Amino acid sequence: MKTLVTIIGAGPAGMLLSEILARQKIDSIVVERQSRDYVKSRIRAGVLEQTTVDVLRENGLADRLDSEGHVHDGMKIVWAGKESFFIDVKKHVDKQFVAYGQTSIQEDLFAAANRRDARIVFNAEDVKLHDVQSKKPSVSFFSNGERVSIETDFIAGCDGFHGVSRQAIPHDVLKEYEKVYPFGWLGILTERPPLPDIVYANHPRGFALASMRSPTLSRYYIQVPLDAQLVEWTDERFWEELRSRFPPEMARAIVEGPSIEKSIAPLRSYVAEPMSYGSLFLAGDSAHIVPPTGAKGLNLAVSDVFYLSRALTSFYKTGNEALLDEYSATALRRVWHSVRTSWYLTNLLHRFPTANQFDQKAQEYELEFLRSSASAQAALAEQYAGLPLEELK
Ligand code: RFL
Ligand code: PHB
Repeated sequence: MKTLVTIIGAGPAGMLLSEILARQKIDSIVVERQSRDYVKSRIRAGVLEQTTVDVLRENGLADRLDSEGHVHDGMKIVWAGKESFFIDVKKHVDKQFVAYGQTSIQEDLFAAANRRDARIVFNAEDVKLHDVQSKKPSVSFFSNGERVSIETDFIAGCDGFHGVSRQAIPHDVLKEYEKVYPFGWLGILTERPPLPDIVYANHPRGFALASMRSPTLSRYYIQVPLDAQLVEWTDERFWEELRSRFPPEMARAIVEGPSIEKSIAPLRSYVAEPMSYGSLFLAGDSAHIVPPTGAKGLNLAVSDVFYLSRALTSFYKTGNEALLDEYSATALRRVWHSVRTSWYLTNLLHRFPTANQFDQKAQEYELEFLRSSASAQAALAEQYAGLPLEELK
């Protein structure tokens, strides 16, 4: 097989890249380890920055999002025994964000790919990258018992945190930055109306979050210890724990229902630098992971893809490699801002098993400052909304 850009991974990063390239008449093939149904069924992100919505809209991918997505002006923060407060993103930075599930984005991306007869190989086994340092790289994989090879100009590593692409960068070139948090999130999806706002709660029993996917689908999370097991968490236990972490009036407003999905995710901050090597370019979770507290992971995948597609388009239209050379540095500037915001919110809102009384007091006063200071709220609003994409000079 032969193509200009071989994209590894059919998650949001890989499928969005293939869509934008197709609109620029740049041929690509997507190689995915899992089946289409498996990729479609993953329940993950739910909060989209305006920048993300704009990128999707500019590429004809926002019809359903515009009709079904729920627009929000900000989010609430509550902490034990104190008044809740609203971080008004709209007021402070004139931006909104949209609650729309990653599952729906993935469906929209596959539907768009179907319409243009995109080449996507599902169930590709043992995907390997070859000669990435050269101008003639290739990708090979097993499909139906045969090893298939794709000759290509570029490889886009969009294969998530556990993918193979990042490993093709030599150890002495790749610098990794990592922080693993001493807890995870237990998430539940239920077919019941959500609370009207996205609410983040800091409570002595641990963090909790109320979010949504649609007017009839709610998403809730609670902080759990690293060794928590799903089997220990019946729906009844989850609801009781969740309610205990919200103030009484909010706890009463939560509408319980049977879980249609329940999963535990560990929390980690991770950045790999550089995000490119030779003909290989990483985008999305393959290069960086943020704890979900800032709702940034999918948004970063979209901004990486925006910069990468712009660089590839410029190369194929003009032969100029400058934007490809700058891709890693450009993408990383936005990545590190969101990594820092996500780390900050994680520290602010969770109960750390290692925290001493001093740490606890400092956290309470940080929350108190945020509650009472308009400028602190404006600063958080700017970070939560996401920084603008860098325009070309
Ligand atoms: P993905 O989605 O992991 O897709 C990677 C794809 O690559 C495939 N793959 C391979 N293919 C071929 N060969 C291999 N060797 C391969 N190895 C893997 C995989 O099967 C998969 O299909 O990465 P991508 O595209 O970079 O997208 C990133 C986002 O999925 C992720 O950042 C977000 O889900 C993070 N996230 C959130 N982000 C937000 O912006 N807002 C949120 O509200 C938000 N909430 C969340 C989240 C992530 C969560 N979890 C489960 C970690 C909430 C949670 C609970
Ligand atoms: C979600 O709706 O899944 C969600 C919302 C906000 C976050 C993380 C996840 O910070």
